[in-house]
Amino acid sequence: MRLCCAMWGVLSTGIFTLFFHITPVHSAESDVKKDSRPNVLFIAIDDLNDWEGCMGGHPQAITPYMDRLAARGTLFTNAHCQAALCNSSRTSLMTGLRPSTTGVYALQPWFRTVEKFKDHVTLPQHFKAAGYKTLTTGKIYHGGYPPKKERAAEYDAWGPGAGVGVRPPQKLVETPMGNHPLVDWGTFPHKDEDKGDWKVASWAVDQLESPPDEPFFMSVGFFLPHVPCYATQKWFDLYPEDELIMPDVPIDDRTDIPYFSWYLTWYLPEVRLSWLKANNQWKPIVRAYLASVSFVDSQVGRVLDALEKSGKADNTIVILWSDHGWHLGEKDITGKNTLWHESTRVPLIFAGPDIPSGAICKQPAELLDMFPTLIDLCHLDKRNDLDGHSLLPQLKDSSTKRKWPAITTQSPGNHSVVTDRWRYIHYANGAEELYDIENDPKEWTNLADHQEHQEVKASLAKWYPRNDASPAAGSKSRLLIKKGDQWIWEGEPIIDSQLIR
Ligand SMILES: [Ca+2]
Ligand SMILES: [Ca+2]
Repeated sequence: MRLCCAMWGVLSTGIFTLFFHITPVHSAESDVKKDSRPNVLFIAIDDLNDWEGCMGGHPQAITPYMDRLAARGTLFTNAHCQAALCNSSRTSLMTGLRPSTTGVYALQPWFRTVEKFKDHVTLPQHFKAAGYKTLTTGKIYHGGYPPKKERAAEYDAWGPGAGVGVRPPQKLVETPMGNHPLVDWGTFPHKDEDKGDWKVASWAVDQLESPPDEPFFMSVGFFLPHVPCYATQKWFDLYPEDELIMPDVPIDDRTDIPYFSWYLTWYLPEVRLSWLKANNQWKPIVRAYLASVSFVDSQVGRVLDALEKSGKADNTIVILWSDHGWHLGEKDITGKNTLWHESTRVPLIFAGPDIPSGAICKQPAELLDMFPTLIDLCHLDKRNDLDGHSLLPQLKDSSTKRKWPAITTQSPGNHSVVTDRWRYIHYANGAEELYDIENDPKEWTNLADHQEHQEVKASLAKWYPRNDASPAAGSKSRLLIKKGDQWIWEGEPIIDSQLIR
């Protein structure tokens, strides 16, 4: 009997092995599935608008690596951030919740300080709970968040944080509105290897040279083209100043826009177009931004090349996104934190196993959709506490209509709603804008008062959040709220003279 059992054991092992090689038996299926789950390479770029070759936002933008990634995957050309500001955008996409849900609208606070969300499971935590190794480097959460003692709760391994890297001995441009140390641009003698983004890419490359055995979720967050837009001379040489094509900015573009929009774009350390023109700095800042975009593209390329060399590319989903866009003179300003397309429109690329190559999706998409989409792509447990919607139908067939618009929020009560045809903006004081983005992609003609569009306006208005969460405790920096009869910027001085162009 004992012999019989032993023989059966040998025999059954043999049968099992044979059977296993032909087709996995049911008991081993979950393990097999787990081992073959795709890796995720989650690449973030800071303050990158649509000035990439593949997005077409600037006809001279040179971004071969991002274009190559888009060509081997699906590019969403109508994707928008949920807030056009680092902390609120990143909090939203990492938690999968809108700013109007969390109350995080400003550069502060870190969302874990909000009682209701202190234990909320973020995107990397959801992967970690599913057995993934989670790694991160550079800027994924807003700079400085989470505090060091909380970092192990967010990711398994941390590489170098984001940073400018080497700086010139003093600012290259003396700017008005406080001469903010970050608001600067230009080139000076230094090396690409001295830059913060080079170090971030190098750490990611090192990890990919000896990748973990278990599936991994790796975030790599680049800092440029966030100001200061410093790059080495070779990137400036790609864009000779006398050949630069400048953004189209009609001189009267803001005359049909509610005056309230000036409150929202008022307290900016970034400079106005009028100042750039008066100081012959418009071309230099456009050139420096383009140079920074091309430099950061080359660092994306280093990481993607390392992924190819690792042999893991066929089983790795690559996502590339920017936290929001940036104005370079359009609507008379530079910078972010507006509800217009220069601020809200971002590149969003998915590439990897089962994702069609060369597909372009024009349906509205939101950055917070990445969370539920990755759950679907990697077969993780579903979540019912997220605000976004999976983009899986659009990744299967990019022409699949999407029911939901893309919504961007700027301080409580100010929202933009984008479909494949329209942008509708509703401000906290009731003012409105409406743009036909199919026929007026630069959003020059506000149709909100046109009688023939009232129905369209009403159909769009039903989407924006009506019960915005109050600003989370500790909210400040770039937060517009009403106190009594006054609109004020929380924690910042009011200088009426800054309400000028
Ligand atoms: Ca940013
Ligand atoms: Ca206009």
